[in-house]
Amino acid sequence: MTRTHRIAVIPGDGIGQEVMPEALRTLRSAAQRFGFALDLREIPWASCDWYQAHGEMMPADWKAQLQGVDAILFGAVGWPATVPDHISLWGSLLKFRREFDQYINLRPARLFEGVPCPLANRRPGEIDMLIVRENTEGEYTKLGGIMFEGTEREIVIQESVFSRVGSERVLRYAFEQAMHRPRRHLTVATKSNGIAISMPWWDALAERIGAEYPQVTVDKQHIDILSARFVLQPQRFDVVVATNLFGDILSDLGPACTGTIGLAPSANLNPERRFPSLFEPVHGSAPDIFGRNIANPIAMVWSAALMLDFLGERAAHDAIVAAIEAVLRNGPRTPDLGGAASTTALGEAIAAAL
Ligand code: GGG
Repeated sequence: MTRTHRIAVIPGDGIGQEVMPEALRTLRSAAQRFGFALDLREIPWASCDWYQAHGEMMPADWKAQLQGVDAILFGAVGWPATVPDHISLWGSLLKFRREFDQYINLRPARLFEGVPCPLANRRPGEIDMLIVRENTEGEYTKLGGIMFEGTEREIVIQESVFSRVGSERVLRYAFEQAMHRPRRHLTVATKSNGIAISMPWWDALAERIGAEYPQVTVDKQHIDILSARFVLQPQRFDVVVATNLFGDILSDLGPACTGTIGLAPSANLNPERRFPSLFEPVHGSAPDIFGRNIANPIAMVWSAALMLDFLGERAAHDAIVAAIEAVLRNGPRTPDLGGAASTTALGEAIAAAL
């Protein structure tokens, strides 16, 4: 019997709408070549256009509408000209992550052959890191408030939350990832000299869990020097585990060091599969280039490949990544890669290489 994967497709805002068709083009080619079927459910909400028409980012029955889907493929969210960013993000992407308990955010960054690297003297393959970002708590909260607003005594409090369950599970997941990579190295990103309660606590937790993984070498680094080393010595990183905010920042910096954020995919995982996982490019909606068909679709296509891997289609994942590699070596280039090709041309080249 043919395997069928039921996918909710959410292009969202801005260039999400331009890169999504290229991911679908590649997915359809992969389905044909590897003998599986796709049941694609196009979703018009989780966008700022929807917000403008309905006064909310998603309908009240959004969960019911996603009943039975195996995964969510997501483009981008945010259109600050019409909806404040914190409204659009909390009303869509963060809702998925938290209510579907997608507590792992995997964000790989690799230096590919053919991609101009902004760092001097770097060889393809030399930079190959996996950022494991905690995805449901940490610095991303709405806990706090404003007192004496608008007066000279104005006070703003914003809390961070680190649960033991939440921190242990992401640390353990990161150790498991490191175990399955050749270098078996894990870097723990914290700031335990300045953030004097939660960060030493994270470090101690990492040490305790690390004792269960004697094959993995571990180093703990403060986020400030770690950021400098991402730029100066990126080759030393293998798996990097970080809290929600630090992981978000590092996973823009990592791809920037390997050429362009237009290559960076991500997987928001509920590893137990109690809820659908969500796959999206790291980049946002990029209003500055929207409408010109010049966005790099690779981050979106690679995210779709990560989705197939999670759904058990490892061969299709590997073939898509190989097609991306082939096109980066010798294919059309969007402006962020130093070329003048369109989103469509690059997407077509990947599907053809498949
Ligand atoms: N494709 C991802 C996207 O639209 N991201 C917008 C954003 O600002 N995300 C913040 C985050 O991942 O925490």
